[in-house]
Amino acid sequence: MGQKLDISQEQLDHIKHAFAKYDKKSNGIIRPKHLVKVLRKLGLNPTEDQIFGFLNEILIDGKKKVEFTDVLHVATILSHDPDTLIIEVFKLFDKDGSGSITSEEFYDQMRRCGAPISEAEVAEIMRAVDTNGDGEIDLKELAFMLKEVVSDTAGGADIIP
Ligand SMILES: [Ca+2]
Ligand SMILES: [Ca+2]
Repeated sequence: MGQKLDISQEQLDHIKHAFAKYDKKSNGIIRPKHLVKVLRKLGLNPTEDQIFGFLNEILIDGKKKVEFTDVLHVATILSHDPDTLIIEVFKLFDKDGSGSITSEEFYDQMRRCGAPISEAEVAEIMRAVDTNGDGEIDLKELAFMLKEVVSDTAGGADIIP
């Protein structure tokens, strides 16, 4: 987060309006499952993988709600460069910046965002996803990994409260 937002006043008003529809108490937060609805209202068409990635990034340290600034951040990324997302998610997992994700890094990050996943399940996913067999996941392999996880949890239902 904290990147400079390249967004017009008109777009900002548009996002505020869409956000307000789901911000029932007008307290600047919405439920995670409403993130996709706000984005669709804005004419953005995020994939399930993207939504999973964004929520994974937003809902850290036990955070349960999506704030307006989170929506701004996500809308900005989606309306500019969709590839930015996968790189951001990758960086999130690759804690030591080695350019690949180990099973420890994967497990750590999944638990951090509250995903109900066991070490055995992680090992299983790693085996399935690590297509070049080097024991770690690189940027290309990550795209497959996100798909696996989302479908394993029935569209991310366990992750999106
Ligand atoms: Ca790493
Ligand atoms: Ca690999």
